[in-house]
Formats: sequence, C-alpha cells, structure tokens
Amino acid sequence: MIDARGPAEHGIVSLWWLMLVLACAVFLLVCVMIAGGLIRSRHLSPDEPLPEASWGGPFIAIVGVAITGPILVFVFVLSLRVLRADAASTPKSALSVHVTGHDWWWQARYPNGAQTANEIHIPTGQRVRIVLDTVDVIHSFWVPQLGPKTDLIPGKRNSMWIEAASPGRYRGQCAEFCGFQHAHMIFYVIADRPGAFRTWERNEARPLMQPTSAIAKRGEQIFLSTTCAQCHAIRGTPADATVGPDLTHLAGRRTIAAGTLQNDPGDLSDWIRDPQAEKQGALMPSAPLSQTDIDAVVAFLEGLH
Ligand code: HEC
Ligand SMILES: [Cu+2]
Repeated sequence: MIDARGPAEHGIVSLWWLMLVLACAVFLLVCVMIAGGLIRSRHLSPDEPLPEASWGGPFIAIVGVAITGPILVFVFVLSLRVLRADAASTPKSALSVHVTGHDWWWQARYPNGAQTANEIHIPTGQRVRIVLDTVDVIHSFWVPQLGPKTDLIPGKRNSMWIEAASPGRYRGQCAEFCGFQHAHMIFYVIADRPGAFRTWERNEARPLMQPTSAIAKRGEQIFLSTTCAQCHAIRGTPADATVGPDLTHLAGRRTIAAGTLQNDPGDLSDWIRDPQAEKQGALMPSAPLSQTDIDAVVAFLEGLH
C-alpha cells in the first residue's frame, strides 16, 4: 500500500508514514523507560523493599495522558482531513462501476450493461466511482495501491473512487472477515488506456459469442440443460441466473473463483468437477457430469471471449 499508484492513495501514504514515525518514537520511549527501570533496580536484592517512587503517580498521568492524548487527537484530526479531502474530490459525472460483494466473489456491473466478476477494468488517468453493496454479509473493498478501504454493508450503498495513473493490474482483497473463504476473495483492478478500456467495455456488453466447434456447441447444450444454468448467466442464452458470476465473457479473465485458480483448461476443469476441493465452502456444488461432458463445457467456456 505504500507503493501508491493513484491520487486517492497519496494522502493515505503520507498519513501512514507519519503514524509509523510516531509509533516508533513512542516505542523507543517505552524501551528507554524499561531500560532505565532495569538499570535502577539492578543492585536491589529480592527481599529488599522497592524504593518509594518519588513521582510515580504524576509521571504516569503525564506520560499516559498528556503525551498520548495529544498524539491520538492529532492523528485523528489528520485522518479526518484525509477522509474529507477524499470525499470532496468524489467525481460527480465519472464512470460508475457497481460492485456487489458475494460470499466469496465480486460482481462488477457497468452502465452499458457489461458485467464481469473479480477482474474490474477501469480507464487510466480518470476517477472512477465505485458503488458498493452486498447480497449477504459485510465485505470490504480494498485495492491497497489505488485508494482507501470501503466496507460493503447489507442494506446500504456506499461509494468511493479510485484512479490509476498508469496501466497495470492492481491486486485487491476483501478486507473484512466474511466467512471461511474470506482469504480467497481476491480481485484485480485492471487499468487500461482509455481507448483499450472502451473496446473492452463494449465487447464485455455484447451477448454470447456463438460457439463454432462441435465440442463447444455440445458444451453449450450441456451447460444450458444441467445445473449450471440455474446459477449462472450467459447473456444471449436462456441462462440468466445471478447466484454465481456472469460467464458471458469468461475467457477474457485471467483467474477464476476470485483469484483462487488460473483461467486455463486444466484449472477450469478441476474447478467444475469439484469446486469444494479447490475452494472449500464455495457456493457451487460439484458437477454431476462425466469427464467427457466437463471437457465439452470447458471447451465452450474457453471460447467465451
Ligand atoms: C448452486 C449454484 C451453482 C451451480 C449449480 C453452478 N455454479 Fe458455478 N459458481 C457458483 C458460484 C457461487 C461461484 C463463485 C464461487 C466463488 O468464487 O467463491 C461459481 C463460479 C463458477 C466459475 C468461475 C467464474 C469466475 O469468474 O470466477 C465457473 C467457470 C463456473 N462456476 C462454472 C459452472 C459450471 C460449468 C456449472 C455447471 C456444471 C456451474 N458453475 C454450476 C455457483 C454455481
Ligand atoms: Cu471477506
């Protein structure tokens, strides 16, 4: 997080360094006082009564309240200033991405109808509003290099903004414990140059790419006629469920299952056969399919560009 890659993060990094310096100073002071106490009592034998502390009470009050208090108030006020500056610069008319937290993955929707999961594309060099809500428990959206942490609260809609100065792939992580697979609730913000972003966004809003090979066509049929279609959407087909991630352009993602696996035929096949072996507790059951059928489904899904 101290390697800031966008304007929302700069104020946070300065505050972080200041707090680190203050914390180190307090830590050193405590070390010095412990050392002083040890040296002063070095020559005492165990049965000798402790010497009366000449200014013990006032000393504790001075160090414990008169020094600690102002430090805490000072840092608190500075934090409020950083928060206010951040809120004041929230863009009004920027691109707005609607991110919804699910146990244990992230759904991202764009104004033009594009929808994806766990890999959120944004254009570089501009503020992007992130609107946050959740369908289940509290999660927290955090991309350490791009901006502050914001909670996703049931029944409430929060909003924040991020901006990436240059193209890149920035790791994000759920930052509020949300259950067993909280650690595997990873996501990536992928910052593309504005032109590349618009191409991505337009493509992502298109419905299904019709499969051409025989095996992929068979995979589509299996997908639509078995359990998959009850939880997933592929726009342009009858599958329109929202329990799991939208798969319309799955092939464009590098990872699956919220950063847990790579998006390649091997991992995809393992995932569909037995998600519980890869991400125990994930809200997707094993497929009641033969390996040949799974191979066909994988061929179909890997063609969804
Ligand atoms: C009961 C609902 C349910 C069923 C049935 C189901 N899934 Fe899923 N699926 C999910 C959920 C929930 C996730 C997200 C899991 C996570 O990341 O924690 C998921 C994730 C996925 C992913 C990864 C997507 C991504 O971008 O991370 C793929 C691919 C997938 N499912 C394919 C299938 C296929 C193929 C079938 C049918 C054999 C199927 N699913 C059946 C609920 C379901
Ligand atoms: Cu979490």
